Amino acid sequence: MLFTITLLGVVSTAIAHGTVSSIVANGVFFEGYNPSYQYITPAPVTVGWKIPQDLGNGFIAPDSFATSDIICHLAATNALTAAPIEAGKSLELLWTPWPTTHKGPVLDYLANCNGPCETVDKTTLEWFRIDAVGLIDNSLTDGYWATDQLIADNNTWTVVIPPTIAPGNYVLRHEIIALHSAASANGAQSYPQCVNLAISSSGTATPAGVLATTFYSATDPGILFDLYGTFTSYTIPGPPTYSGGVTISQTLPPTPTASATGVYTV
Ligand SMILES: *[C@@H]1O[C@H](CO)[C@@H](O)[C@H](O)[C@H]1NC(C)=O
Ligand SMILES: [Cu+2]
Repeated sequence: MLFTITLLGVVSTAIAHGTVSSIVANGVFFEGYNPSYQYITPAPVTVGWKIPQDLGNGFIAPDSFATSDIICHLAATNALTAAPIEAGKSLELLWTPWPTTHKGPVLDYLANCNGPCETVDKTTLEWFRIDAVGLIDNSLTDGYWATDQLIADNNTWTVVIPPTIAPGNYVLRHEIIALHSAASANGAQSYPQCVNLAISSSGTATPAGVLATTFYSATDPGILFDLYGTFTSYTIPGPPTYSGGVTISQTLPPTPTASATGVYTV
């Protein structure tokens, strides 16, 4: 036990940027994945996809946007459990404290696993975007961005599951793109985080999706972007948002009403 605690201490000093530490699905709290879990035996089972190589809480750079690392972060492997949620309900993604300098858009995608997400081949997932927020107010120095809103709401982002989609096992791909270095080639920073959702629904929509490796290119206007220059607008990169997606105004979410049981299956 002492051994574990020591390692966790070492890992936390390496924290530089951020990860999703947990989610709250329709009021129920679920633990996310933490790279330090690789030092715990047996490893906790979480709804968050596993990214043990991401010990520095790092990012995916544009030169890796066409590789499988852009799907669910660095060498991600499947989460082995899922959070149940009904279409039309909301869930919150709780980040570790996000650095104020790391301004940029927040984007959310879903992909139907067409079977269990615990075993799906991530490279086959076809994603449709359900919301995306970029520059909210350009009157402030460097702008007020989705990330500023996220920080103001206790490092939390709320996502509504589109009410019309068909039931099924889905992966939610939640992402921040930080633009503080994006004026230089290969300077944008993508922080994708995936969680498994078991979505119940009376809907029937099966929106077409695209592979994550086709989302962005290094020279997209929203990827090669000078945050410290003069701008009046921002073009959010990536595929169009699904017409059935629900974009809400972000607020501080209520505290969870319950914690999931059985998540730490061993
Ligand atoms: C802020 O988020 C943390 C977890 O990231 C949570 O423990 C805390 O209760 C939240 N505070 C408020 C006011 O919601
Ligand atoms: Cu960073």
